[in-house]
Amino acid sequence: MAGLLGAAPPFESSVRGAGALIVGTPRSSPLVARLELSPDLAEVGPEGFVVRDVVVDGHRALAVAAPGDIGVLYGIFHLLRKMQCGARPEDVAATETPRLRHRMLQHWDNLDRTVERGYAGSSIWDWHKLPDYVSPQYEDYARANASIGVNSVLLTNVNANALVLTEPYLHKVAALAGVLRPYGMRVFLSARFSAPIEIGGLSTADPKDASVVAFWRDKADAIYRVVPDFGGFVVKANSEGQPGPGDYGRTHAEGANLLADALAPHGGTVFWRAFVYANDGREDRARQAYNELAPLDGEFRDNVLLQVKNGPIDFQPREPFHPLFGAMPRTSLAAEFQLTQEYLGFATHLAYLAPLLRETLDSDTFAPGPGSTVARVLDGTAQRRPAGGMVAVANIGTDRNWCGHPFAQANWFAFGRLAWNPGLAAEAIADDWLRMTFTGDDRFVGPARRMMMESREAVVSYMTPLGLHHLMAWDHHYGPGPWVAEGRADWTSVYFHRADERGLGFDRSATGSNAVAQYAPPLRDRFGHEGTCPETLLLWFHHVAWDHEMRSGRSLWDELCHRYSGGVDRVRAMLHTWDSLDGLIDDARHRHVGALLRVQEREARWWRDACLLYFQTFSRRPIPPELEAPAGTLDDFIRIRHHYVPGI
Ligand code: BDP
Repeated sequence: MAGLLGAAPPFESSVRGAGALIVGTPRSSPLVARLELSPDLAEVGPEGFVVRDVVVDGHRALAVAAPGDIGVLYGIFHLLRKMQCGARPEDVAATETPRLRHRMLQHWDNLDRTVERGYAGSSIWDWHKLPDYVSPQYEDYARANASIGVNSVLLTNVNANALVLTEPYLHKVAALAGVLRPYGMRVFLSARFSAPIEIGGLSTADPKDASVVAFWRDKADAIYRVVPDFGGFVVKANSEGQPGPGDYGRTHAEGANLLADALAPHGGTVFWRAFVYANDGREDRARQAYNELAPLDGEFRDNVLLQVKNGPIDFQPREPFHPLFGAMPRTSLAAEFQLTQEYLGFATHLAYLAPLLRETLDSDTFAPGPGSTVARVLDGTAQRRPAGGMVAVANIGTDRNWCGHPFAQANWFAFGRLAWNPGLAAEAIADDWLRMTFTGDDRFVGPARRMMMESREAVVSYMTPLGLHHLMAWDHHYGPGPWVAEGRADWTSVYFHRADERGLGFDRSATGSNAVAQYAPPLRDRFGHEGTCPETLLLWFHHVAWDHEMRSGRSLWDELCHRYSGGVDRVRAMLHTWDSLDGLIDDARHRHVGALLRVQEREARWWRDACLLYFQTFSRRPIPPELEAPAGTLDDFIRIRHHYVPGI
């Protein structure tokens, strides 16, 4: 992706010595049909490819061969990436098969072109002009996704509008599908569960009602008439006010199966979101999705994937992995990540998210046994199931650089690469991206890569260190709001941090909400005790006394102060690194990133000062004198108001 927009070393220099390039499938190229490749093309699967040095009639050549056209395209993008990253011709050989079947970007884009939690301009889908005007940007988008292996897209917001399922919109969808198809991408739509009422003229959306069943069957037939390779539906049901099967006393499985049955004859898939909570306001929000969905394991149709957010709350800078990953052995799962940085500084803060994705993917669920990492649950090897998927809430909009922050595109890139191969190292992905996007000059790449690798941890430190979570300002989530106490309880900050005179943190151990019981035994024990819980998650699982001694030897309060301050220091170090790279890349992007890092440094201080002053009202302890003192009073911070914050 980035490589297509960046500068490539001359093609000839990279393949020199290889002689010629042979590209194709056995059907499209007689030369490819004659090649004896190992492994055999049939073994790489419908999306896989092989890149090999070959000898044909005594001539050396480089072959990019695949069983299908899309594999050839992926193979070519592999080659281009290798060349752009300066690989030697002998290092481009590869045998690749995507480990996950579904690799989807999900746009929270509304039909009026606003984007929920979008920080990069408006929606790129120009519904008003579609289907007659098909912007060339759609093809750029498709090509960018194909270059990183993304093979499907949800076009519309999970907070769905049933209108997209009406005939006029389906023709618009068909036009988009037509552009994406040659790039191996299938389109999905969000299905509003109450669509039978809103656009079908029915009085109910009950999944057991025959007229509702007929509505969805007819709707699926109508969609496939105009989009023959339609991917299927993504559904947010009975969550945050959305309609769902629960409105009729039916389970999530009954709701999902209703849609799955309508799609099945056409080969479509349902992504049913596990982001459900508030079935019981008294229950810890972190426990609710598991409570409701784990008992339904085995009840979902084969063409349903349960789409589970990486953590049990909501895309926080750091969360433990979602316990459902270890609890659904008879259900196909897709992990949902958020690239748009709703909780990580919008498109203003530099936060490279591959380390966050890695952290989830590498988490061992211990179900059924040790080594059952989330990555292995998703690719099906842990449970011996068909491969599942990875989806990500897109960070894409009409901004000239697509994603708002010049470095935010790295997250789109990293998502695609990790969804293709959940074993890739975050650092290697960053390296590729920097070389393809800016320059291959090691004087730039090394320091910039280290800066990227530090960046997410910096955000964790200045926003929510030690397992704190959901301290963001009300509703728009821009900036700190640890004092937020009004409104629905499980949307407030005080619900999550539970600060009092004794200490800080949410007790989810056996003495508290017992959310730890949703993890397999070794983890349940590890998370369940203050002494063994990783400090990075301490306040997620425990209410800890202010004078509790941390591993550093400091008290919890002093450690908290050090973590917040350390976060600011890390951003300053990033800024310093970036300034030192002046002259190694183009001025425009260097200035752009520099300006945003200055905002990030200011906002990191804002976070640190506001949170420490607020928590100090409970700890009643001084901020250690060796640390920078807050600039202002708590009231100054509480009084800050922002208008027209993007994304809502
Ligand atoms: C939350 C967002 C909200 C989304 C919701 C979801 O604040 O806008 O609708 O997630 O994932 O993070 O459905």
